[in-house]
Amino acid sequence: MLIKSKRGWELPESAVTPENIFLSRRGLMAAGAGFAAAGLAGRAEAQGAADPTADLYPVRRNETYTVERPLTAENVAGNYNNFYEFGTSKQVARAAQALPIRPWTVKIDGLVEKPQTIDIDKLIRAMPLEERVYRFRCVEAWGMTVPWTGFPIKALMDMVQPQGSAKYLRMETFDTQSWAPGMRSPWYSWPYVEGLAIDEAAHDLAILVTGTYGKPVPRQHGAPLRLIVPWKYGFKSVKSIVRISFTEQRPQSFWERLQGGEYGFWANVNPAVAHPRWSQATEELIGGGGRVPTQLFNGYGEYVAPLYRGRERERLWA
Ligand SMILES: Nc1nc2c(c(=O)[nH]1)N[C@H]1C(S)=C(S)[C@@H](COP(=O)(O)O)O[C@H]1N2
Ligand SMILES: [Mo]
Repeated sequence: MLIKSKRGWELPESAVTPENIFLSRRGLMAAGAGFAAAGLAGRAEAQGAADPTADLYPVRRNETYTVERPLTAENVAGNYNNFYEFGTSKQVARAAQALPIRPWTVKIDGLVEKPQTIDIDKLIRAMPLEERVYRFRCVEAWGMTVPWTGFPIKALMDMVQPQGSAKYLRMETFDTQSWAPGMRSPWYSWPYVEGLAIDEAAHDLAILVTGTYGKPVPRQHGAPLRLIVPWKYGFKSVKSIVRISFTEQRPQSFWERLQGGEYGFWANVNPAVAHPRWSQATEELIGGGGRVPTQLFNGYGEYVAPLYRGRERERLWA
């Protein structure tokens, strides 16, 4: 994620150039992504952490949403992450192993008939899990293709029964913690918050993710529960969710609050609408997949365009 004013925390502009991404990716591969992956696995075992939901995976793939390009390799996707709670670089996978993912509860509150604080394992076992292979597009102009396991947010909405006055969902990551070194930075306003309009959340494509690559989701991808809304820029897809509130007012998201001129609420992918500092016309597929044209709504327009009828006057695209 990149922000405008030149401050200590800003990533260099070059971070969004394809050469830079490609070179750093190649560098990482050459320097031993295999070693990094082995290290991560060893560390998780050292924590004695057999995931209590491991028996549920792999899960049946829903073939409704097919993708024309190959999957991104698991160790590429899992070693190139945005998770600012653990630092501003893409190499946060190691640091993220400090995230304690059990016990974990999700508080669901606000304008619902059945507010509750639910244990993550109880929630995961109650929800209809399926695998979805989606395109994923970061606002920084890189993309990947990942098999996510999760469930439609709609299933959770059916459980808690939103009231008629609920217009938005506000989703929040854990608040400041000693084991999350990125949260010591005074520049950001923690916790990370994102939001959706309630009809967006109820769309079948919008899922809460519990797994990737046929296994429980690893910490660097947002364990134990993260959002994936594939037609929007990646920053909408908040990780490691601890609270989901149904609200009447539109929530202000993390990046919107920090740099609202560059990152808005709707943030739908559109190749024709440039970011203030770079084009969104194409994206670099991480892992050496080359540079490809970006698609309107990241290729999901046939499903989601109707959500925005009547909202044309809003800033829908970034
Ligand atoms: N809590 C939290 N969620 C987050 C972020 C973050 O820094 N913190 N980064 C976002 C951004 S900018 C992107 S591109 C995706 C990256 O997801 P991935 O690392 O699993 O690929 O997570 C999003 N969710
Ligand atoms: Mo992003």
